[in-house]
Amino acid sequence: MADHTQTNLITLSRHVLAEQRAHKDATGDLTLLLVSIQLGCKFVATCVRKAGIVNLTGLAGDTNVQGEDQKKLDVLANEIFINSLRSSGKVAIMVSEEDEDVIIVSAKDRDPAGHAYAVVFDPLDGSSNIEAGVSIGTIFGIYKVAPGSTGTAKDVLRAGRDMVCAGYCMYGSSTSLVLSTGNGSVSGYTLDTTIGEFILTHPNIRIPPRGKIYSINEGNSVYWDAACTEYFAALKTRQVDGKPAPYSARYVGSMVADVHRTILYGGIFAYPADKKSAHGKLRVLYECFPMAFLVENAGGRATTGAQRILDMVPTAIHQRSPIFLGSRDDVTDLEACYAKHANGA
Ligand code: P6P
Repeated sequence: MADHTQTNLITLSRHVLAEQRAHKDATGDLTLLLVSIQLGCKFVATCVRKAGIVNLTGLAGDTNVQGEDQKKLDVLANEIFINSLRSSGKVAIMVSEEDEDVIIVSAKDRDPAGHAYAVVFDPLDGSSNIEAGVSIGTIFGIYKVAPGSTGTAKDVLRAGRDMVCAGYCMYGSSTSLVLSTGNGSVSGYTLDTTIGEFILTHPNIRIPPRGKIYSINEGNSVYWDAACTEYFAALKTRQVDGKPAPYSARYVGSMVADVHRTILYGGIFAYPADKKSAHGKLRVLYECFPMAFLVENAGGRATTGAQRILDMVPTAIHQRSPIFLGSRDDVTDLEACYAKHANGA
């Protein structure tokens, strides 16, 4: 039969189920969990769209565990995802950027059969950009917890390479969800609001091996270490055939937007450790690990400068890390620069 794309839509759930069927031990539990994550993303997308109209922006009065002013949308998004994940019956434990402690799901809210998962997430990353209408997003990572686990911090204080799934949903001109379940496969889905489904629009995303864009907050350059300073100066002064050929600078200040562009167009995104932020700013569990998981599965690399991001084992759920991620060749050059400086060159 002819493939009538308009009448044979590949939804996210259908696509993930097909991918999972390729794994012998797949039970459909992850697909079910992703249904609840999709619901959260759709709900938050409507809240973000309405924010300006119903005055959901502006300060909610409280501050979150990071000491940042908590905006109304942050509060809403956090509650939406916690409720949606809990209702899936597939979650044993959660970590949210907005909650100081781990969130344990009680046995009554867990499906006794099948797999259980640990979900780490930033419900609304980049929220300081809400009023400016800049793209913001939800970032999440998923671990499978050991059978019988009642859900404890040890289910999430694990290497990023143990994740079984990671993704982000970007609330921009359209609502885009980018997801990987590993195996070198990354797919992009766009929300069709007329039917309320994420539709496969970017199958098998591959990051270019080298790009022409660098993405870093240059306002912090006075605090950078020597390796970072040298590497980014070289991108600005590079020449090809004796003619200037600098990289372009692009920096949104919203990780989801900056990483999304880097995955699609190539280049390097960075939030380094520096004299102002000794461990960097971005959080290991729910920002660095998921983005590193996606970038690596799209053919790129993600490093602290000294080690592969996904090999890190966090000791605290809100731990920060420096991060450089993007095109394979660009990040390899960055790693070489840090190695040279580490050897006292
Ligand atoms: P800076 C947004 O607040 C965020 O957490 C990330 O989304 C973004 O990459 C980073 O902080 C921007 O930080 O210091 O450059 O404003």
